[in-house]
Amino acid sequence: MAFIMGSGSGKVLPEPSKNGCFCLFHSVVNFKKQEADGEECKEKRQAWFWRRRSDRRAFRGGISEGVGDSVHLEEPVTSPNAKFRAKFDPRVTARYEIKALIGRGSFSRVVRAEHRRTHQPFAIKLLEVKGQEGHEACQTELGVLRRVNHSNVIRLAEVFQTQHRVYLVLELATGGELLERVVSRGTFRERDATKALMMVSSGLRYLHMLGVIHRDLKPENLLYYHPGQDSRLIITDFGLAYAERSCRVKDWAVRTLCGTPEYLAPEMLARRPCSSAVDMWALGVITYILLSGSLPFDQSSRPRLFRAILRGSYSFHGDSWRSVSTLAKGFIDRLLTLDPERRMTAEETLQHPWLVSMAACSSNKNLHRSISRNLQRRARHGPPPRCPSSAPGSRISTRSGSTTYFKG
Ligand code: PIT
Repeated sequence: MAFIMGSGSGKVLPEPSKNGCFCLFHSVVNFKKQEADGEECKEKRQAWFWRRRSDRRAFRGGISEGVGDSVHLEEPVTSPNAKFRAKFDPRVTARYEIKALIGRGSFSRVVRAEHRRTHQPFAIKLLEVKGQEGHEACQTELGVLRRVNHSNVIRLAEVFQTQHRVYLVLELATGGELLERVVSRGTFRERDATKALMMVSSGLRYLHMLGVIHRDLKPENLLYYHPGQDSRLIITDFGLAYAERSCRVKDWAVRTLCGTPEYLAPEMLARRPCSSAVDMWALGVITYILLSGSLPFDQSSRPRLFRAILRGSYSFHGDSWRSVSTLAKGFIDRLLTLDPERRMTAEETLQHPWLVSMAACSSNKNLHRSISRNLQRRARHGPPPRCPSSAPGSRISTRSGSTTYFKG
């Protein structure tokens, strides 16, 4: 999220729904065009995890190296600091010292800031609000953030609004993204995965109880609060979130397609009514990545990718899965279930034997080497070519049928 925030390149943005509920700023994806753009699409997807990691590292310079008393933004991009600083309303800078840019997107920037009186660190997200759509999207995001209060969900401290800008003062997470931590550790075992997933599930259970659907859950949107081992994991980026208060939960997805393609639930692609189950599907994708370093649906063009998702065609083939327990694979199967009614809820994940038994029953093998190798390989070469092991016959082809056509 913090690298390519808002309408990042890989993101599918939503269409306005009939009842006027928007969840992001603009841009409607034309799927017919995307079929033709398959190759370009592949190229864009290639850098995936590693490109974003290194981008973020650049932005993080300010955090890790410290900035002393400087009020200058340490912004390692070409835009002049003065121009960027000018975007901050004097009311904001009167209260907060802007320290460093830590993330940026088309319509937003996140900076590290310090409260001038208390010296408490915060993250400030600056949102450029353009037009009616932007305004409505921003209000949805704000509405969600104002309602939430949970240790695994980013907390909002205060908000400043001007006609064209909104400044969200948020708790500062400095522990890095979920996958960054997996890679930087020397070891990674199933129990480490379950620990992270418990926290995400707990945050999701809370959000879903409130009638909030995140709709863009992915590893980049999961940040550790601090660099220590015992840090909590926080769900961030509610730019695409859907709140029950503004529209009926079962109502919204027929025309609305938003999120990051690899994490999109089949019912979204099929333009079926959607619910909080779309987040649970994304959690299944995240779990798969956490345990293998690869994506369950990794086709090289968007149409192929979407067809695979709609069929639920993923497998546990390959070396990295040999060391993974049956319980863990069962957990993924219960999330990557085509029928959203049969998919595990957040509450159910917290009761799943794999999460519950954690250290006791989970495989104790160190998965770190194969996960890192897969992540690095993917960063270098992009998604793998279609190989015999992923041919239809040997795939784990799943469950109830789903519509397999795309509506333009
Ligand atoms: C941090 C550190 C960081 C990014 C963020 C917070 C961003 C948080 C965020 C972004 C959103 C949103 C809510 C929270 O709706 O690197 O402490 O778009």
